[in-house]
Amino acid sequence: MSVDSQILRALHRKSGSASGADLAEHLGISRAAVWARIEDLRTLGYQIEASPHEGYRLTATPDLLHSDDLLARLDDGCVIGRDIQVFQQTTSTNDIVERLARDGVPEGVVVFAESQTKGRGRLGRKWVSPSGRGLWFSLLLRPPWPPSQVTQITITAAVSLSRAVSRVTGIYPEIKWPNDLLHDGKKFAGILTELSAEPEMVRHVVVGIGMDVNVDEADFPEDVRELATSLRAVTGRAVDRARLATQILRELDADYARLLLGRFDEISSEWMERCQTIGREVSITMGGRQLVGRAEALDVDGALLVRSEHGRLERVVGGDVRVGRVGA
Ligand code: BT5
Repeated sequence: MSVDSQILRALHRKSGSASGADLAEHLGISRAAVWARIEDLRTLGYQIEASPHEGYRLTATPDLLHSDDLLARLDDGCVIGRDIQVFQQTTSTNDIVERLARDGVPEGVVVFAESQTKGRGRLGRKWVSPSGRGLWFSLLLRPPWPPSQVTQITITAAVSLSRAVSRVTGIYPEIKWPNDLLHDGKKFAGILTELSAEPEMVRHVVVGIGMDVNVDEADFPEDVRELATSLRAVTGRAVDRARLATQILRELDADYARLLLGRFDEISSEWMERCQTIGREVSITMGGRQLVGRAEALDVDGALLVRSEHGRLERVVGGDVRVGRVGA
């Protein structure tokens, strides 16, 4: 962990303050070196007060994603978030993580971008990623599973995101199978799970997450505006992106650990509570085919079980879901 990260960790953890002498001793550097690092953090926008008696105190953080700060806020020993990289701009964070995966980087690395020039959704659709307004990030996982189980990851990510949003903002998002988070029917987050696998075994999974945090209506192009919203629009106040990002990573880490222990059933029950799709009439487009019926449950792999209008139970692993009666 870098020196800046350790300083920020000490400042975040001490609700009071941290003395220059304690920091210097803990880090094995001089007090002057601590002061120089504090000055650098100040130029990034961290407001750090210094008093001769009390030492340093963090009074405000800037609205930016800074890897040292994100790492400082997470616990040691986490898998998801063990390494965090932040780009000011990239094509798509999924591409960066895909490259890291091919280079053999271990699971848990997370890549954020303040903006993406080629953010994408499923089936090559475009994902709008206005600079500095959202959380646009991807993470690398290497679950020791057959590919059929990977839908569990998208389901799990939706639960983790939803829980983190509830904890940080107090709102209770609706999950729409498989990958959308909505508020009052408008989407503010989506998940793009991309898989590389042998027939029997997953090589790696890249989970891309886009969340509209402080996006203004005017930032959305017209065709997206009607369907989309942001946490700021919903709550009426700006949301601290770094705090939300770290809460999301904590929830993802805990839920991924549960998945690896075979406890998908717990996640699946929470998903059912938070989901607006189950028990409803749905119309699902899968490639050229349309399935109309009632969404009944998730199966053990996270696929959606739909009772078709002809009474057959169908297992759906992907597609676009419209909730509500057809023609309603
Ligand atoms: C998704 O696709 O919802 C998955 C989105 C994943 C985005 C993240 S950002 C970080 C990582 N890097 C990437 O390149 N991607 C991931 P889908 O269900 O196909 O929804 C796409 C549709 O959502 C578009 O066709 C638009 O209608 C709408 N949309 C686009 N941008 C949006 C936004 N910022 N907020 C809400 N809706 C949006």
